[in-house]
Amino acid sequence: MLQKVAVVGAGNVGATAAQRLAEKNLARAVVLIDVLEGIPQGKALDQFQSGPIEGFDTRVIGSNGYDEAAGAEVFVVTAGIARKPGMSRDDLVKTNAGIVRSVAEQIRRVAPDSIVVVVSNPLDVMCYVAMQASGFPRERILGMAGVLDTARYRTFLAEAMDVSVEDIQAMVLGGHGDTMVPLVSYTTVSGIPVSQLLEAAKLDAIVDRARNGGAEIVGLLKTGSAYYAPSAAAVQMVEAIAHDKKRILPCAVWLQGEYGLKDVFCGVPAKLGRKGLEQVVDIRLTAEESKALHASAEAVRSTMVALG
Ligand code: NAI
Ligand code: 2OP
Repeated sequence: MLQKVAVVGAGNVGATAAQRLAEKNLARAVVLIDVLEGIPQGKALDQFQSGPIEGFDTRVIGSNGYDEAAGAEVFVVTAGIARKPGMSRDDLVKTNAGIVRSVAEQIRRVAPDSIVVVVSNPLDVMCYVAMQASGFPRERILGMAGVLDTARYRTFLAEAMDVSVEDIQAMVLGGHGDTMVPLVSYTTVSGIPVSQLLEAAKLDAIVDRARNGGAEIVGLLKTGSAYYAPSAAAVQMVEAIAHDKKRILPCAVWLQGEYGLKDVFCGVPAKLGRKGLEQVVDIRLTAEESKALHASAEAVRSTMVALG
């Protein structure tokens, strides 16, 4: 169990993540931070009071500052604005870069040894901003996107084949955007290649729906974006770190030559443990998947360049 996890941004993703962290007893204390006065305090107190019912002892603390988060082992950064209908993740870049930069500076001040799980969009570029502003090594800056995109892909596959989602093994790599790369060649159902169980046209439609999974929910909600699955995905990453599980999860990491990519954040299979990123798992891709991964990384790079 960790001593302290801090969640920055007490909006939809952040507050739900704080609740999930407490309910899973992953830390003795969860600190929820936001600039809005009263909101993190009110949500944290409400969550803390669910402890006797849900059976957790985690203290949930709300704050408008970072002092309560001093020494936290893990930060989950969800601060920023979310998408509305018609907006792409990249439309958020300027506003969220300023926010994530100021958050990362505060994290460096109060918890210089912490591991940061970035959620704010556009995800891969916000990871870069957080790394620059914190000065943390790549092992301690991880982006949450692949776990979510993979969960969407697995959900749609399980639904189409009428099988348990637990039996679908899959991974979605690449940047968190329209260019993401679901790895069909590694998608299996209890070890059986999915191509043996689902016709190509259906598989293509599922890949397409997974790629647009975020936009589909924005279109339905109209006032914001998804948060139940995103918060679950971020917490799964924290859990892998907290329990030193050595899980291999698709995460955005700062690539240093792996997959032929350098100096760019992009989603790849990453081994997560108590030190954060413990290994980038360099797997063999088909020529088509490799080309798609490079195109996706270039899309991230162009947003990085546009941001300056
Ligand atoms: P939200 O609008 O519900 O919450 C954002 C919160 O951040 C607000 O409460 C706001 O007051 C707070 N905030 C703004 N500036 C801040 C600062 N300087 N310090 C602390 N808090 C600050 O948005 P939601 O739905 O929670 O999404 C949060 C972010 O996560 C968005 O950028 C969204 O696009 C992104 N996201 C990323 C996903 C991914 O897969 N990586 C999935 C879902 C959301
Ligand atoms: C999502 O994929 C908006 O990035 C967010 O739901």
